[in-house]
Amino acid sequence: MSSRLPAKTSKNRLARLFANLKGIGVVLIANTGIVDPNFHYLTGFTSGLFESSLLLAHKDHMYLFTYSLEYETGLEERPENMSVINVMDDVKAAKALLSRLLKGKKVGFDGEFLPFEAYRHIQSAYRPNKMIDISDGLRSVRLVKDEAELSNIKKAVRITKTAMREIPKYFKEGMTELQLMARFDFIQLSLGANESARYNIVAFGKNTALPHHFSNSTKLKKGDLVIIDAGAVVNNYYSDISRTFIFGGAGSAKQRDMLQTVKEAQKMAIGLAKPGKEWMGMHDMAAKFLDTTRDGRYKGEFVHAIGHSIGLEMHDNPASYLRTRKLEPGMVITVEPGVYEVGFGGVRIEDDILITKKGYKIL
Ligand SMILES: [Mn+2]
Repeated sequence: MSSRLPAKTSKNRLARLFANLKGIGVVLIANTGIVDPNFHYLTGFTSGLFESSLLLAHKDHMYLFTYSLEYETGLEERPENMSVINVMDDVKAAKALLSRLLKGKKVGFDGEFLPFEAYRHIQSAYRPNKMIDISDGLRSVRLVKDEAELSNIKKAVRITKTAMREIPKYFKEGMTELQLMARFDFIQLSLGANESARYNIVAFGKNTALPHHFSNSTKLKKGDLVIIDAGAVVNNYYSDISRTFIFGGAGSAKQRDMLQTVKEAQKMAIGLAKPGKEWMGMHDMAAKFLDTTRDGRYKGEFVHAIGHSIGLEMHDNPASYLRTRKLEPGMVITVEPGVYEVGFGGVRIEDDILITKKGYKIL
């Protein structure tokens, strides 16, 4: 099923992007073997790989240079303000048009993505006046979501949360982390996810102490902590949810206290969310809480950031970028405190929240 980005949405995205880019007339997004998330942002495409395709965006019009392989999909899904060019129809004409659009111009490009070789090729073949890295501006625009984006994120979150509720039914002594992950993926796809997120994590027992554990053939034992940290992808948009379970009984007093402590930290951190609040303040308060609660029993065990924003990437805006930011309505961020004891296990609880005009909404 194909869908086309509404003309108004497409116009708004371009207008917000160019408002950040003083003096830049054209933005170039060049896909390589993988697709730049900003290509999806500006095109709204929900199908097709569009490897090696090139998007040139002006404030009021876009040109997509693609190939026979994706040409039909491009035509079908293009927003109203986009011309789609099949380079293979007339290579010379396509190059001439590219040259006309780039030569002597100030060109914004995504410095986080464009490979150096491609950068050099564009410079020598099309002679822009100047190439300016606008990756920061692109991230900044994508930080605040529009209605179309929120609708996709909400669907993805709903799928992952439903899967989290269903998954304990499938816990079985002796099963491997990878088997449980396969079950989780199956549930998410059955519920309509286009994909399960790359880097989903299923961890058993001691492995739960490693926040970025890669699932393997570790077997599930009675009394194990189980962390599932997973997302779904809907029309290129991600959810990111973590739950910690205890398998086969109520668990030890220590396990239960870890769970309770992280729950309290998450509730406290989420409660701070509102427009104008510094993101770093949320992180610092959660870290302070986890360091000092229970007479400091968990001091130093919260080893990562309180969260990140989600969207077209699982880490749409990583913590390093959010550090200096204040929360704004329309941002979607994860809140994911955790404590980790190497050799014992860990607990992480993660939810996705939307910053609203008055505060927040847990998705
Ligand atoms: Mn996360």
